[in-house]
Amino acid sequence: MKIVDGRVVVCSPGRNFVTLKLVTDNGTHGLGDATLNGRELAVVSYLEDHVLPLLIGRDPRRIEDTWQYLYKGAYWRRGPVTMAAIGAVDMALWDIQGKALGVPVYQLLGGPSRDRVLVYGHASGRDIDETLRAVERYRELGYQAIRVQCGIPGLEGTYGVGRGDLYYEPAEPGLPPERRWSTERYLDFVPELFDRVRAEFGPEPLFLHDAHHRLTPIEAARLGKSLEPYRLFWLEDPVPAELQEGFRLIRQHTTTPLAVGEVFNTVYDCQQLIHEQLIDYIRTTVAHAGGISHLRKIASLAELYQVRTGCHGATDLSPVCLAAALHFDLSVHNFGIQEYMRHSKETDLVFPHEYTLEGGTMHPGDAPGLGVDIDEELAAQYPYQRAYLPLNRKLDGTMHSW
Ligand code: CS2
Ligand code: MG
Repeated sequence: MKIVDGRVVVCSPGRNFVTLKLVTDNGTHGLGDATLNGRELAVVSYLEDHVLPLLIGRDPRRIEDTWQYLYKGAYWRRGPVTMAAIGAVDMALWDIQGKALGVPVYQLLGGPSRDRVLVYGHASGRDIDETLRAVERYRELGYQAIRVQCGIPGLEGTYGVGRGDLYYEPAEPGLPPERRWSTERYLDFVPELFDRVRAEFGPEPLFLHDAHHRLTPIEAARLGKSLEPYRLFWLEDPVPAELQEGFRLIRQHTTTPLAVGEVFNTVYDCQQLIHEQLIDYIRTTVAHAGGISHLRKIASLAELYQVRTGCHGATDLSPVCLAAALHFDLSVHNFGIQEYMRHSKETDLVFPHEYTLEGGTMHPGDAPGLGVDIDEELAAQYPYQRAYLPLNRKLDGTMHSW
């Protein structure tokens, strides 16, 4: 079996996606998600100009060797662009392998370890009342796990507050919108939010919250401590995670479970966090952490230290990445939870898929390979539109994490 063709499909059915398609000499094709929100075309060039020429003629069944060939062969290692490109190739090769053997990818990963995959939805609102109604909506849809984000009084627009029902897309065409941020207002407000949420919905639902890299370790420690009475499933990205040892300070002060990793690209970004048990969930996902092959290695290290997986699954991860993540989630032993931000209707039409959602759980389906495809004709009707994620500045204008 040989790879005879490869192309990168860029489309924008509601938001930008970059999809790698590899084709073999017997006509089998495999797909990989190479979307890097706000920097999409960098990965397109990395694939088209540097990777695709290396793949033509290679045996697609040599998945591990191709991963090592692209990782070590580049000389320059790690980073979001490189690892998104390698991740897309890896996803496509697992897709081809499953199709060639006539089995769903999860059967190649050791088979199912569970019946279905627990997912969490995203409830948000401009104020607490609106947020409570959004949580209610997800409870009616049967979700057991719900992320709760809310506007902060006195701040115009903040991370995680969607526009409209069920759908949240932070990237906007044109230049990056600038937001203003106040940690003090945020830290004073969030405990009140969860006090109301728990009072309204009781002890049973699993609630999550994303601090989105915006605190210092001691601020995160204060927030984690103040949220302990509300028993969060996890507090996500409390601090910018370049400084892995910074989590020691948070850990000293609070038992609120911590989740981090959606911006990580290799096991080296989280090795210390895992072996010092500074986190409870690792958020790396297939598209940005080197594909299924590397994500399995991260999960194996995490298993040794009782850290569970919690793959990132925002709208900027395409249905191809979600499908691949669900195959991984179904099989990996130390599974925690899967994020599922619903895609737009147009996106679901461009990417027909086998995965299903039922009562807050998902399943990748049993089609050979990943169980997802791309309608290239329909994709062509949604041309790329450069878009950026928002920026954050403190009230005094100092640049901050969004
Ligand atoms: C967020 C994302 O899903 C999450 O937990 O952190 O919405 C993130 O902001 C986007 O994926 C960035 O592209
Ligand atoms: Mg997040």
